Amino acid sequence: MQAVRFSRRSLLTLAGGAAATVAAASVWTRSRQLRHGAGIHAAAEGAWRSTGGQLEVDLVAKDTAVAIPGGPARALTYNGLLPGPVLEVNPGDAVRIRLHNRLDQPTNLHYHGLHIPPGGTADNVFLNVAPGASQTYDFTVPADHPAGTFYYHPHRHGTVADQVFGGLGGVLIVRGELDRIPEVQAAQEQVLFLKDLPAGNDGTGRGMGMGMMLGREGPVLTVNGQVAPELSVPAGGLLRLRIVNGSNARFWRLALDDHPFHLIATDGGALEAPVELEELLLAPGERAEVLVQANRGGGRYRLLNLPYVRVRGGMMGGMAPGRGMSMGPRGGMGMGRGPGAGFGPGSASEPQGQLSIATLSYAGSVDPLPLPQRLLPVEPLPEPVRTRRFELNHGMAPGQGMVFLINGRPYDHHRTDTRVRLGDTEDWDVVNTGVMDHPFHVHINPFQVISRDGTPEPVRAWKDVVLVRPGETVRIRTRFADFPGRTVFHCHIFDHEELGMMGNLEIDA
Ligand SMILES: [Cu+2]
Repeated sequence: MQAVRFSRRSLLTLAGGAAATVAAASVWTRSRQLRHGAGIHAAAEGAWRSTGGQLEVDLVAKDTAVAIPGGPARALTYNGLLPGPVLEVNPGDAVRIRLHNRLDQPTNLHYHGLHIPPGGTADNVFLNVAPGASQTYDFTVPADHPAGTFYYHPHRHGTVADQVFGGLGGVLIVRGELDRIPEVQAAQEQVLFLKDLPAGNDGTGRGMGMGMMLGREGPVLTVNGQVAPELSVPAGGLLRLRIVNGSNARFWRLALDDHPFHLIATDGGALEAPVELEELLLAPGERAEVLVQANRGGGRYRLLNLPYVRVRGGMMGGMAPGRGMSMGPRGGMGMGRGPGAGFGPGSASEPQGQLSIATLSYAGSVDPLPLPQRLLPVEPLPEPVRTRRFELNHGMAPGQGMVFLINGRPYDHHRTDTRVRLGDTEDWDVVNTGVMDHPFHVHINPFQVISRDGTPEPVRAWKDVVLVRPGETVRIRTRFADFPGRTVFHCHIFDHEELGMMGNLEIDA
């Protein structure tokens, strides 16, 4: 597997810099995930865990030579790693991240899904880190922060889509109660960071014109920066996958040959009990943790990415997607979710049913491990003090071309779109009156999905991204807890965010 060669080489390259960092910071330890060693664990090999209640890390954002079969010659990375190093913390930890910008454009960092302050040097998306500059982020993970799989990535409005599409992003794990449930603890753990990259001749994919409107996708599907990596699990064992959609715009619709997934956590942490799924759809920014029970006959099983169509026909019908796009018309399939409803992961000119993105095989065996029966309570939120409406759509702006709108307006840095009171619980009706899917993301506070088009959501779960399809009204409930300040909500297709689909949220103390 050439992909493994890439990761090993990049790790060797990294090792010098990382070792220097270790010596300097002295609070570092290599992750215990190191024991897994080979290939697929490349992301984990670049993992850093907090010790003694502290995590201190340098992240260098830079343009880096990479060797990904069929992929680009260069990508944007943190510390030369694609994806960036896995950061692992515990509730109560003090976190200090020094971001060094060696890109040719401004950047910053967002700690997607963390419940931490939105201002100062915490999850402040309004910070601007100029090329050549550094910024130290300092925050404390709240002592009662739920365990889960989170996601750090740039969030500087104007450059975020280019930078995420170019490769930037990484996984941030919060350890906690979920990890101490015996059946979960017994599982072998594996991060799957999903990112599509442009083909070798597409460069960074900047300025793709039509691609911006639809949301740029690349035809090279990577899992932890590798093409078609190999995974293994002992027969009888449990494999716990922490899956992150780190794509700019691509939706990943996953299925594993002959194995159901047992969903144990969504964006914001544990469910009350596992939910069995035949497939798992993740929009950009969404995460899921699943258990796979290795109780089949053995052999090799493909992890598949199934087609998904996120743009309805009609408006887009007459427009040819640019190179590397994978969207097609919904073709009268309604939500277009069935196999064959759209184009495959290659390009619009290469319709494909599905693509194998990784392979799972059984290696060795253990006494059969049971699935957990119960996980953790997901407390319902109190009744809301008010309900607001957020309408997602698009339009044309004079001199600008296509813009994406929330309540009829494109993003304005200076405007406060929504003002709420600290401690209040609110319902938000997110209404999609456009023709494309929009994954709606709110910073700082997680929410629970209450209903879709009036139908109560069957499973109570903590989310911070929710998919809202054309014609849908999704009601979410959130509590503005603990942290006053200014933050944002937006579509997590970053090209849509850049083209206006974002609003400023002011949480008043
Ligand atoms: Cu969108």
